[in-house]
Parts: sequence; C-alpha cells; structure tokens
Amino acid sequence: MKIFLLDTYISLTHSSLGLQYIRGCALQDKELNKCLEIKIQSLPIKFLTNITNSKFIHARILEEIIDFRPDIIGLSCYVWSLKEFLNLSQFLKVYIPGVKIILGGPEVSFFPIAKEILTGVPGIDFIIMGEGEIPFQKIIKLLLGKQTGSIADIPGITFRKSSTEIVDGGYGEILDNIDDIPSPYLNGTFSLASECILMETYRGCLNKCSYCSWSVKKHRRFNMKRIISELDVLIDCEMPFIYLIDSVFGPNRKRCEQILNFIIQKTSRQR
Ligand code: B12
Ligand code: SF4
Repeated sequence: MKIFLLDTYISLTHSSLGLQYIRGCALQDKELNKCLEIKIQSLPIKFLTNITNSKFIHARILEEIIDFRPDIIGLSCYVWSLKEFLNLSQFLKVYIPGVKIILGGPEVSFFPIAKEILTGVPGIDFIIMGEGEIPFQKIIKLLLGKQTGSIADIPGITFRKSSTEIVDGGYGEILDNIDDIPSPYLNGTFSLASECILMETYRGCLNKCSYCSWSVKKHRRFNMKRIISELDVLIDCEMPFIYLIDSVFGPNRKRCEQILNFIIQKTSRQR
C-alpha cells in the first residue's frame, strides 16, 4: 500500500515534523513495515494558494502525487492551508480514482469543523482529530485488512457513515510515552535540504489557559538524552535554524539549562 503525506510551509523550507512522526509510528509496526511505502512532501503554501489561478502550478503538484499512485493521501491541515487542501482534494479524487483522503492537523481537530468538512466536501473520507500517531497507525491497519473491526471502533476518526450520518470519533488515543515516537533526526529520515528544523522537547503546557488549544494536550516530555542527541545531530549538520516549538520555553529550569549548556558547549567547540 502506498501513502502520500502532504504538508505546507509558509516561509523557510522545512519537512513536517507531524508527518514524520506519524510515518515513523506507522512503520514501527512490524506488519505495516512490510507492506507500506510512505512518501512525505512539503510544499510552499504559495503553490497551493495559486491552485485556483494557475493550471500549470496545479498540474505540477498533481503530477508528483499521481505518479506515486497512492492508495491513501494524508493532508496536514493548519489555519493557513485547510482551504487550499479542500480545493486540491477535489482534483485528487478525479485524477486518482479510488484514493482515500485523510485529513489531520490542528485546523481540523475540532468536531464542528470536521463535521462541516465531511458534510460539504465529498472528496474527504476521514478526519483524525488531535494527535495522529496512534489513530493513523490503526486506520491504516484496518484499511489494509490487518486489523478486524470497523472504523467506528477506532477512537479519533470522524467519518461519513452514510450520506446523512457523520460519526464523531472524538479525540483518539495518545502515546503516554512520547519517546516511543521514532526520532526522524536520529534515524536519518529528515531532509538535510531543509532550511529549518522543528524540534519538540515536550507536549502540552503546564498552564491551562482556557482559550488556548495547548492547554487541552496532556503534558508529556521527551527524554533529555534524546533531546541532546537530536541537537547533536542537527548542530553537526549545520542546520541554519532549529525552531523549538514547545508551548513555553523554560517551565523547568533544570531541563532548560541542560539544553542551553549543551548548545553553548557544542557550538563553542566547533568555533
Ligand atoms: C512551526 C509553527 C509555525 C511556523 C510555520 C510552520 C510551517 N509549516 O511553515 C511559523 C512560525 C511560520 C508559524 C506561523 C503561524 N502559526 Co504556527 N505553529 C507552529 C508550531 C509551533 C509547530 C507545528 C508543529 O510542527 N508541531 C509539532 C507536530 C508534532 O504537531 P502537529 O503539527 O499538531 O501534528 C500532530 C497532529 O496535529 C496530527 N497531524 C498533523 N498533520 C496530520 C496529517 C494527517 C494525515 C494526520 C492523520 C494527522 C496529522 O498528528 C501530528 C502528530 O501528533 C505550532 C504549535 C505546535 N507546537 O504544534 C504552531 C501553530 C500550528 N501555529 C498556529 C498559528 C495560529 C500560526 C499563525 C496563523 C499565527 C499568526 N497569527 O500569525 C501563523 C501563520 C501565518 C501565515 N502566514 O499564515 C496555530 C495553528 C492553529 C490552527 N488551527 O491551525 C498553532 C497550532 C499554535 C497554536 N496553538 O495556536 N507557525
Ligand atoms: S501555551 Fe501559553 S496561552 Fe497556552 S496554555 Fe500555555 S501559557 Fe497558556
């Protein structure tokens, strides 16, 4: 089975961390590893925004996806890309008959939006709300026939049961131990051609501000050894920007100092 995962970036070129995480977790499953080919592509958002205006740009994006002949396409939706992806999905369904389209990402992680999309956009098959690592692995297993049951048995998948009924899967299971997610920086699957690398040292936020989407995520930390190893690799390959994407930098002073001290020591040795 072939899966094409697509993300967008705004300015600096980078390879999506979310998609690398969900690919890593899917391929970690021994059964899936044997029969899955997953390609990740990140496009500048300008490409997609031009879709409606320029048939040429449109064709170039489609060509790469069509040539890959995916069975499933996963689109990573943020506030800046949802409209464009919904647009693109209509064409993908026409050019790749039978392809299943799965949406994920923060912009589709709320039920009213997920329901509106499934009601109004026939090209979309499934929406995964919240963290994607476990629900993505499970839905792929089911679609491949490697797991019995039905889509409704997998928490976290919102889908169209019939032309009039949409099932709200709510939020799916999350990993308690986020170190179980393979690091794309340590296993060499990230693109060295990127200008910017995203790095997560923990998930969620210790503060619980009611208006913020971060506050509903459970707080979990990556192991310090892993963080230091990732920094080591990224500094060695002279990554121009390492973007720390944590909700707040420094809620834990000791961890903060460990990270900063490592960066200072490592970079001063290299000068
Ligand atoms: C890096 C970043 C940026 C970068 C750009 C990134 C890029 N692609 O070019 C910069 C700094 C430019 C940026 C800008 C903005 N950003 Co920003 N940014 C982020 C940040 C810090 C990291 C994203 C990330 O990689 N996370 C790590 C991965 C692991 O998590 P994830 O992306 O959520 O992915 C998980 C799930 O969502 C899901 N998933 C994701 N994709 C898919 C796809 C499939 C198929 C599946 C199944 C699952 C799935 O599984 C993943 C693993 O669990 C997030 C906050 C955060 N920490 O997440 C905000 C965030 C994405 N940004 C946000 C916002 C609002 C903005 C701005 C609009 C802010 C502003 N007012 O200017 C601007 C955009 C400006 C514009 N021009 O449009 C919001 C988006 C909210 C939304 N509904 O989309 C976020 C969530 C922050 C927040 N909590 O408010 N941003
Ligand atoms: S990220 Fe900021 S706004 Fe959101 S819960 Fe944490 S402290 Fe509050």
